[in-house]
Parts: sequence; C-alpha cells; structure tokens
Amino acid sequence: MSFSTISVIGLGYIGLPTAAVFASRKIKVIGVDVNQKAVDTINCGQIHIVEPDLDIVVHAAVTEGYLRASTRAEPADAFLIAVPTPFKGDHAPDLSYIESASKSIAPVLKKGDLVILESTSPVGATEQMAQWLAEARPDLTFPQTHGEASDIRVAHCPERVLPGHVLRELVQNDRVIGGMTPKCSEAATRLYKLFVEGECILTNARTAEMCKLTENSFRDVNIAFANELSMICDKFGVDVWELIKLANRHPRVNILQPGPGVGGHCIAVDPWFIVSQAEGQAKLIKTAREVNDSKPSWVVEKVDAAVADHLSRNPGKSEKDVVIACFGLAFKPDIDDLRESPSLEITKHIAGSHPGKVLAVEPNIESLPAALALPGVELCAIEEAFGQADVLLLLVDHKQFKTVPSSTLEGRQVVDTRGIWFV
Ligand code: SAJ
Repeated sequence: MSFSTISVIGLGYIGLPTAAVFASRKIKVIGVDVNQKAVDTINCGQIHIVEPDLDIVVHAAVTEGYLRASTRAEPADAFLIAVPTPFKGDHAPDLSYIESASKSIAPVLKKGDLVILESTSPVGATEQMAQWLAEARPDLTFPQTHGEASDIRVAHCPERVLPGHVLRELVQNDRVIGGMTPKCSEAATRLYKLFVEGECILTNARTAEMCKLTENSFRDVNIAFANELSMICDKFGVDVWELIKLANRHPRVNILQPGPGVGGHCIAVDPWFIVSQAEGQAKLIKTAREVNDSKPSWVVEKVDAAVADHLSRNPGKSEKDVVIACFGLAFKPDIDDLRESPSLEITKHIAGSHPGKVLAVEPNIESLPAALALPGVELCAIEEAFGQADVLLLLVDHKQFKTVPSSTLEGRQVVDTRGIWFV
C-alpha cells in the first residue's frame, strides 16, 4: 500500500501540524475542517492557531501545492481523524465529533484505504468508529467482521505532543500504533514512517486508547500529589518549593510542581474517560481530578485572606480601595492558550466578587477574553500592575514574571502559586 494522498480531518492543534508535516515530506495532503474561516486561512498559507514555527511550515506546504484545505471530505488513501473529544456535563466522553468525522469520510472511502483515529478516546472508541463506517458503507468490509481480509484498515494512533513543542515532538516522539488487526498496525506504521523518527510500537487499538489515557492520568495524579502537598505545607508553615527540592534529592523521588490547578484540554479531561468507564476501580484517578479541580478555590481563599490582611494593616481603607493584580491567565507558561485555564477561572472569580479594581496581566494576549469582560477588570502591563496593586497574585510562571526584583515585592501582599517570587 502506498500513500499518494492523505486526508487529515480536523485542522486544530494536532491535525494542522500533522497535515503540514506530511506535506513537508512532499505528499499531497487534503485537510478537512467544518470551520470555513480556518479553511480559508490555511488556503491563504496562514494559520489560525498559535504554535511556534507552524506558520512557516504551513505557508511552505500551501505555496508549494502539497497542502490544501476544504470543508468537504475528498477521496484519499489514508484518513487521519484528529477532532476534539470533550466530555459532557456528567464527565462521560462526547464522541459526537468522531461520529460526524466518520460519517463525512464514509462516502469517499474505497477498498484498500486506511482510517486512523488520532483523537484521545475512551477504550472502545476505535471499534465504535469502525462500526459507524461499516453502517454507512455496507458495500465495504471492515476489520471487526472480516479481520485481516477487510477492505478497510483501521487503527488508533494517539497523538502525544506537547503544545509549544508540537513540530519537534511529532517527528521525534515514539508512536503507539494500535491496529484493529496486525495488518492494520502494519499499514499505519508505513504511514507514520513517512515522517516519524521515533520508534513505532505496535499494539492493539484498545491498548493504544488506554495508553494515551494512562499517560495523561499519570501526570494528573502526580500533579495532584504536588498540589495536595502545597495545601498541607501551607497549614504547617513549611515552604513547599523547598520541601520538593529536598525530597527530589532522593534518587527514587521525583515530585512535580504545584500550581493554581490543572488546565488545558488534555490532562484535566482525559482521566475522566477512565473514571466514567470504570468508576468502581478508578478511585485514585478520580480523587486526583478532584484535588486538582479544588485548587482554584483554595487560591481564591488565599487571596481573600491577603485582602483582609492588607485592610488590617491599612485601617482607613475599604475593600473597594484594594487593587488586586493577577499575573498570568494562560493554562501554562509562555503560551497564549486560555482553554480550561485555572488562572482564568481564578481571575474571573476574583473579578466577580471583589468590589475594587482587578488588573489582569497576560503578556501573551492583546485584549481581555470575553470571560473577563466585567466592570473593574483591566488588561494591564507588568510595570503598571506593580505600580498600582496592593495584592499580587502570581498564577503562571511566564518568563516575563521570573525577572521581577524582590525589592518590587517587598511590603506587598503576595500569593505565589508557582513558587517563583520569594519574598
Ligand atoms: N502542571 C502543573 N505542575 C507540573 C506540570 C504541569 O501544575 O509540574 C499543570 C500546567 O500548568 C497545566 C497542566 O498541568 O495547567 C497541563 O500541562 P502539561 O504541560 O503537563 O501538559 P499539556 O496539557 O500541555 O500536554 C499533555 C502532555 N501529556 C503528558 O505530558 C503526559 C502531552 O504530551 C499530550 O500530548 C497532551 O497532554 C495531550 O494532547 O493529551
């Protein structure tokens, strides 16, 4: 099987870089997305998301004619589905985007095609996707009924790249290849070998699904441990950052860093897929989610206490006179991504309850997000915030915040959730 045309369904944070990297290997790529604006932007050689160097790779791929975007599926030899898998109100996974993507490619499938699910998915989702394809195309055979003799090969190959380092990690990371049959895995490996320099490791679809969920749950559980320690240490008057540094001197201890909570659209979401399918067994994973989700409220309580402390030292002042500056809105350092960000949630909460001014300091954005369009909230430069604020809340360890001299912080009420401001 050779791949002269590849189609990537979903041109977001994973699909677009993947499409661009295939195209950079001089393979014809058709990117498909329901968002007309994103499609138009890409066809102009530009990008609609923020990821270092992606603009250069997409521009080259489009101008050289290897990458083209469309809102409609077209025939190809391999289809990669990279659409979102959010959770519903009850934390159960929402597979509706995978269902729509399957139904959109089904009419153009032909014998010999390969379909890969890249979206992070609950166990069994690949089989479900193959079932949707089979229902739409009764004239073709699929692995769930015809095994190795099937017309269509199906595999799950989860993406594992770190936002901010996507182009490097796409090429260098090892890739887990979970075919519905061994031949499906072999076909998917041939496809990824077109650009993956890491090892392609073969397994089955269910194990590959669980592997991705396990990786993100592992990180969530370990961050929860750090966050729980930070709350315990606060009670004991122990500096958690010093404690972690000391404990990590042990050759078999490697504790992660506490923060204001866990954000992003992966680590705060994926563990719930395991919990929703195995609630009775996934006790630790569920508790970790609850610990990390409880951290923003704990931070808000710390800010309330800092405001009260400031007022007790300044008897003439009322709450309305107290200016609070929140440093960082993104979900992690040095990016502009505010999705599922605990920092944004905390700032919004403070803005909603504090009667005085709230300054949001986020060097990676140019205007306030809609969530903070509230009276009394201003997007503000670092120096201006230091000039005005009585209470300083550090939420994200952006590089711009790391160089603040300790003299600037002296005599202020400081709540530092990242341990970079030592006062
Ligand atoms: N965080 C901490 N303390 C830490 C590390 C992280 O509080 O010590 C917080 C961050 O501030 C952030 C959240 O966790 O709010 C998640 O950030 P992250 O850098 O750990 O992960 P993501 O969400 O950017 O990317 C993860 C990665 N998974 C793992 O590292 C196991 C990435 O490889 C996955 O591809 C990605 O999820 C995904 O798409 O699933």
